[in-house]
Amino acid sequence: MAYQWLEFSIDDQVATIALNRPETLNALTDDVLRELTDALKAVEKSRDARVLVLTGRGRGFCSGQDLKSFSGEPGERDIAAHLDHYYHPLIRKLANLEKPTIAMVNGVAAGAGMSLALACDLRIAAEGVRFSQAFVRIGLVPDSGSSYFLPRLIGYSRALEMAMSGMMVDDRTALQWGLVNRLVPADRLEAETYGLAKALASGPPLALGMIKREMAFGASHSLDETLEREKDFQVGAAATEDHREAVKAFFAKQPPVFKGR
Ligand code: T3D
Repeated sequence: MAYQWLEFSIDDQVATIALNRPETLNALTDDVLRELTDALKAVEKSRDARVLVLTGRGRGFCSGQDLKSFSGEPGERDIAAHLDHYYHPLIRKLANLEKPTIAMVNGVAAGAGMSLALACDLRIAAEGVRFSQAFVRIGLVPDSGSSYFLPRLIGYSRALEMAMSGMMVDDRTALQWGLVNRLVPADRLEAETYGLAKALASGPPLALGMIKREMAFGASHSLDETLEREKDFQVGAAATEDHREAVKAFFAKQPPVFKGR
């Protein structure tokens, strides 16, 4: 599949989407958003892709909405329609993908670019990265899921400080706050990310999809509701061929080979 503003590939069961407008730190235009949503649909459908890595080319991960789109008169752009048409389907698709997703954060992530990283399941960052809820710096408010994901990830108080101040959070703070799962030297970023991606790709795909839904459910429901939902998922997981294969492999002292059935 050929894209103008992304690089898209699938190797060893790992799909990679790399935003590719390095001169703008991978700012998001309508064309980029359209291509990104399309690539996510391709990952969703592909039986070859078991894990997604999302990253940026050049020195940025993503600088958010392309600021050129705000150059007209205030009120000229229909932001509601823009969010409904571009960002919301994209963020839903990314967050609900039934495959593990890893943001390989190679550089600064700002505004909706930070939202993209937050909507991934895991974040592995290179030393030197920075994160900003940049919206407020241009008089806007968090969108594209930031106000949903951020407080869940780092806690309400820190999320509010980031959103209200637009402060730059540096790499060490991001690690300390749990904004990123791992912080690694820049020259180890790919090795660490793809090491994890391949390990996840060798896991049981159906169970991994269920784990994702289960955790998201548990984060916003009561214990009683969650116990019921866990039961449903466990019944589903226990009925898979992959489960039988893993138990057999355990007694055979062999690594299991999961087929996603
Ligand atoms: O439309 C809707 O639906 C609403 C949605 C809104 C979602 C949002 O994302 S709003 C927030 C938009 N993003 C920002 O406000 C961030 C703007 N960028 C920055 O604040 C800084 O560039 C960074 C903090 C990200 C990085 O700073 P730094 O010093 O490392 O780099 P720089 O020199 O500022 O940027 C490098 C180049 O990228 C520069 O171009 P130049 O001068 O070399 O030709 C800069 O203009 C360009 N660039 C960076 N961010 C954007 C951008 N160009 C267009 N749009 C950008 N967002």
